[in-house]
Amino acid sequence: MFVMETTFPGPSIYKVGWATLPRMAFFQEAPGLGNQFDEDALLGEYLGRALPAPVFAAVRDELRHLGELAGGKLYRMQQDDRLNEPVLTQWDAWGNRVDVIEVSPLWREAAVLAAQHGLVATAYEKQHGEFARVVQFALNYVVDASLDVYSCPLAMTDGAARTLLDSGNRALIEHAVPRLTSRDPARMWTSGQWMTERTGGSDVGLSETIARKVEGSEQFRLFGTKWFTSATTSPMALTLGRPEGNGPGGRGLALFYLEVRDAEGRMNNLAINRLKDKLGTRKVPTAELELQGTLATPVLGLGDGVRNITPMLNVTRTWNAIGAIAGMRRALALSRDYARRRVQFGHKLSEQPLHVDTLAGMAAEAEGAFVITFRAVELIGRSEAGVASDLERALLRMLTPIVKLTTGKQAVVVASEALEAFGGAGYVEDTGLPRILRDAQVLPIWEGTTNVLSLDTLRALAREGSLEAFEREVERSLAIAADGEGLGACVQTVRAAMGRAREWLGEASGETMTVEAGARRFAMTLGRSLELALLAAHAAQTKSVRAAAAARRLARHGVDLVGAPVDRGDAALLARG
Ligand code: MFK
Repeated sequence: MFVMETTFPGPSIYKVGWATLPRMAFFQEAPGLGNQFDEDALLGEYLGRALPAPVFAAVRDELRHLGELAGGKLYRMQQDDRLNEPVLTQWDAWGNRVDVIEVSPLWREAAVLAAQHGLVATAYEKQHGEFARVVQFALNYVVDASLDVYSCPLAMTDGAARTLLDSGNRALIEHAVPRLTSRDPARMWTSGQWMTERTGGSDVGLSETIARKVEGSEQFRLFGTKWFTSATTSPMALTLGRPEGNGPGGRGLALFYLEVRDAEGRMNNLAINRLKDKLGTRKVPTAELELQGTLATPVLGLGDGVRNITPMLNVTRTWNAIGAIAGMRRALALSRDYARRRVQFGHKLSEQPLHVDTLAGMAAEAEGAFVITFRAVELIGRSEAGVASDLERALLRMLTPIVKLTTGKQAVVVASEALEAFGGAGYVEDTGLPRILRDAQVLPIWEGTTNVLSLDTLRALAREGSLEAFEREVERSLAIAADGEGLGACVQTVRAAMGRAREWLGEASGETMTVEAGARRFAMTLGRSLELALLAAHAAQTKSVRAAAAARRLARHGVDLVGAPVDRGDAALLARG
């Protein structure tokens, strides 16, 4: 290497090969990640109290192994893989239509890892009984943020397995479920969930896909366009189509099972028109599909398709919440690490009160989101193991949309704040940081927007016992929290917010416009109240100083978003001119 002194003015400069470096030039150290299991104090505390000791002992090594991968090899791959995106090849060299999608190297690695670590299978194996879901989602939570949203096909796979099992369709269960829940990478299938059409992503009942019966067969041929199909590389999908002669709406749709290719690898009479050019989830091959007589098998009767696919929606909505808390945890881990390395105005950021206050706010949000998400996960596990009470099942129905909508919004706020905590570096692509915000932004959108889920919360609430189940859950947590030290303000804050929510419901009931317009504020109030109640209870049970500080912080900033009654003048805000 040749080194020579130059005669440039200013600071003395050395030339080293190609690089021209001012002496004493400053280069900021990049943020780093450690073992994503060992470094997660809340996760350790939670599993310590939620799992029986032998179950936790049985899975600890696997969690630690995944934590090591998530903070090490997979994170490095993710950074190196930043510019790789799925590629659709529609034609081969000889003009044959092939529609092959090539995914990124990290996605190929994720497919193997997901099978080997049972990221779906764990939920369906009998080993951990009612705790199977807590174990499964803990494994996913630890590794999720390093897999470039491979959680998307895994969520749909899990949802498809659940939906098929609930359907009681023996032939399809025997044919597909062992694949969906396999631990063998060569055997495991992922599944698509093809619902959205041009007519609507929310109002699925408008779907235009026609299902035409094949003479002399149980099968149907589907004709239509699916406008937003995530992870189109999956070998199978569950979808909706309207059997000819059926009426409109969700009741006239039927739920179908289909395989994307035949035994020779030819497409099942469907074409991939293009991949979507999305803000985030850039590694997820989301496509527009043309069904041109796709052979499909009814899963459960020839109507009520929307109702029959809801088990899938409820599973994927839970995965969404896991994605949200994993994303928040990653945003926080990087911001915290950076704050210990970055010096401004003579001090590390981690020693500056306003920066500490900002990061503490992010941490409190993440902790609240974590405890409410895993509470829903516990209930799914109990429900699937057949040990949930009627009250717990009613609670789960209402909790699922609330958890999805509350955590989805929190994830965006925390990711945005994390980018800001890096200053300009957070806005620069090759730090890998902007991706965190882009990937968070999908969480309040797919699997039901915040508003659709707020209305779903009202629908669940209308079912007898649902609100009562929710209130009992809050009170159960507050009773535990009341025994904790310094948590009195948390208990009072939750009681006040829940009282206000009840009051609002009483005032608004009977006025459809008022109820609907306030539905989001109402649902968020319930979500944030339960987060605080559960976090305070967790702090009391575990005597965690950190969790208590997070709970007190949530209490200080308030959880009541119900606000004032709707002002009929609001419509004027949308008027032209
Ligand atoms: C990090 C990884 C995350 C996962 C990634 C997955 C990527 C996949 C991307 C996608 O596929 S995004 C597409 C997801 N689409 C949606 O989530 C649809 C959003 N819209 C709704 O959820 C609407 O509320 C709904 C379509 C369900 C409304 O349709 P309808 O036709 O007006 O149905 P209706 O009448 O409200 O409900 C029909 C029945 O289903 C009713 O029961 P009954 O027939 O007994 O009366 C409802 O009670 C029931 N139902 C509806 N939602 C339910 C439910 N039951 C249980 N749980 C629910 N959530």
